[in-house]
Amino acid sequence: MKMTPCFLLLLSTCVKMKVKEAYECFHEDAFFAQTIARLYYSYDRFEEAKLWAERAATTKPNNSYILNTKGQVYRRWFEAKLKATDSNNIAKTAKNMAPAVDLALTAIECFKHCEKVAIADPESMNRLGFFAEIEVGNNLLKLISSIQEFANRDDSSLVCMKYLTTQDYIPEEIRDTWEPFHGRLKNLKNTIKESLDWISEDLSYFQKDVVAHEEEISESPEETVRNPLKVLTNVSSAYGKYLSGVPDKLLKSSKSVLANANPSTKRMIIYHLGGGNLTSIFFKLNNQQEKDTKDLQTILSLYPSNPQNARFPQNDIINYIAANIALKCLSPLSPEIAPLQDLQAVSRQFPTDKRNCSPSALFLLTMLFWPEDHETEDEKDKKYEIVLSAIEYLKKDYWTKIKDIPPRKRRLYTHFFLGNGTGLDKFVHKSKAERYTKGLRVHEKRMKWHTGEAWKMPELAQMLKSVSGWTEDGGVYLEGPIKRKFSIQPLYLPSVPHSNENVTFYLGFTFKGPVAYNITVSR
Ligand SMILES: *[C@@H]1O[C@H](CO)[C@@H](O)[C@H](O)[C@H]1NC(C)=O
Ligand SMILES: *[C@@H]1O[C@H](CO)[C@@H](O)[C@H](O)[C@H]1NC(C)=O
Ligand SMILES: *[C@@H]1O[C@H](CO)[C@@H](O)[C@H](O)[C@H]1NC(C)=O
Ligand SMILES: *[C@@H]1O[C@H](CO)[C@@H](O)[C@H](O)[C@H]1NC(C)=O
Ligand SMILES: CC(=O)N[C@H]1CO[C@H](CO)[C@@H](O)[C@@H]1O
Ligand SMILES: CC(=O)N[C@H]1CO[C@H](CO)[C@@H](O)[C@@H]1O
Repeated sequence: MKMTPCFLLLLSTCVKMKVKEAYECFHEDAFFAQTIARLYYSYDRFEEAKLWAERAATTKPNNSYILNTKGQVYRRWFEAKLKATDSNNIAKTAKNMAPAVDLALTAIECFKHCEKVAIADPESMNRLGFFAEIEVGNNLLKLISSIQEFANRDDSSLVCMKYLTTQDYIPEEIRDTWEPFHGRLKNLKNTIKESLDWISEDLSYFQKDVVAHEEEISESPEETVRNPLKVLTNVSSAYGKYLSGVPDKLLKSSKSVLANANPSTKRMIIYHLGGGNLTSIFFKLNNQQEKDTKDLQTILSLYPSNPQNARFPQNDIINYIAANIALKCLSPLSPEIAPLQDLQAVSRQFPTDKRNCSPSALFLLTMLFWPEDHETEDEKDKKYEIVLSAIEYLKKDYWTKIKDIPPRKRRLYTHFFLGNGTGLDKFVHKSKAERYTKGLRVHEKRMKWHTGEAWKMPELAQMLKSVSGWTEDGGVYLEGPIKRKFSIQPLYLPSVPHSNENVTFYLGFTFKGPVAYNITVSR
């Protein structure tokens, strides 16, 4: 039950009773208790809020939205403590801040529980716990790095990082005061990373398209994540900063200083620069700011000059390839960019058994090995084999991710279109295609994309590559591979002709394999 006007009316009829009696009048309804909890925390009455949130959670232990509310109580309590510290000029000592740390850790535990329940629910995907957790985690990291015991030292970043990332190291100054927290704080890095990874992966599959993005969603603020990509990139950048152990001013310094860092520090610097995951790297293409180009160049400079010959963990390779593709879109002439052939060579380090490849790796394979017109039939067929086998496993991962949720509720996100170019130039980021409809009002824009009107724009036709195929019993197939049929999912089912026809269409790259846009019967 949401806080609908009708519900508020009911609630107002109950105000003359005591809240407890009203609760009984609602047959101890969990959603009623949840609403009361929210009401209390919005007035900073956290003790009462906690009581009601717990009441709700006990009645409905398998409802992730109610579990999120419970986490929100502690989160807001934590934030209120921080605010009070600032406004009352309380010294940020380990001792003074211990209650805040305790609240943040409790909030994180609640959100973790909420996440578990949300994942187990086959019919919906509530992401609130993940976002709330990384934000609390981020604020907690910020708090830890700012307590006087750390901040007053010259080597504060290093000490703080060492405390959070090593098994045994505990600075003497906080050993006793934070006794109850050491174990959980040392786990914070992994806890946050798990959620950052989960969110990036989720956003690499599903994002609202630009059109839906601009419409305000009329749910209560607790139930929406405004601009999820922004939150993700913001938090993952801060995460890299706090855990790199490199002081702020050095992080901003020259590439050569950073290039000498050890691999795990480099990884954190890459997080800080907006790398770390494919989603955040491609997010830079929406912004198109000078800083994004610079960050990508720095990220690439942190890799050895011959990555084909070095051995990397899978995620480092993903980052490297994604950063190359992104930089090619932003600044095609950057000297840091490796040619497509080199990226193909690097990708051979992905596990040969595709079951061990992450979805991001499989996705990149579908792009890197997309055949080109000038290649021989034999070369093309070899590439189609790689692409088709990657798609087979991508689809399996997709079905796990979507669970039993109707696809219309979780929109598959197209990262790139196949463009009219060769090498890395053939990838056109979605934001570039969408820029041509930028001037239009929201509903005009939606009309244009949905009716296919957008595809008639000469700029798009010039930029994208139209490929040939045919339709057969409602399925769409790509003309190309000799030995196998290459089925392509049409993005809008109604666009598929009912009869069997030869068609042309545009290709989009998604985490479910390529999709067909603007299917047009060829005459
Ligand atoms: C909650 O879910 C667990 C397993 O997921 C189940 O065993 C339990 O009965 C459920 N509890 C309620 C109150 O629905
Ligand atoms: C980004 O994070 C900082 C703290 O690291 C916070 O102050 C700021 O409000 C955040 N911005 C957004 C858009 O989330
Ligand atoms: C693709 O680009 C080339 C050169 O930029 C141009 O000559 C050609 O007409 C384009 N193809 C389409 C279908 O627009
Ligand atoms: C599709 O094109 C092929 C030649 O490439 C032709 O043999 C076939 O008749 C065409 N089918 C239709 C339905 O137009
Ligand atoms: C989308 C994406 O790249 N997700 C990856 C982020 O990184 C973690 C591990 O660091 C991977 O497990 C995710 O697949
Ligand atoms: C650019 C382009 O080929 N656009 C086509 C998209 O599909 C409509 C009909 O479905 C065609 O009229 C456009 O020419």
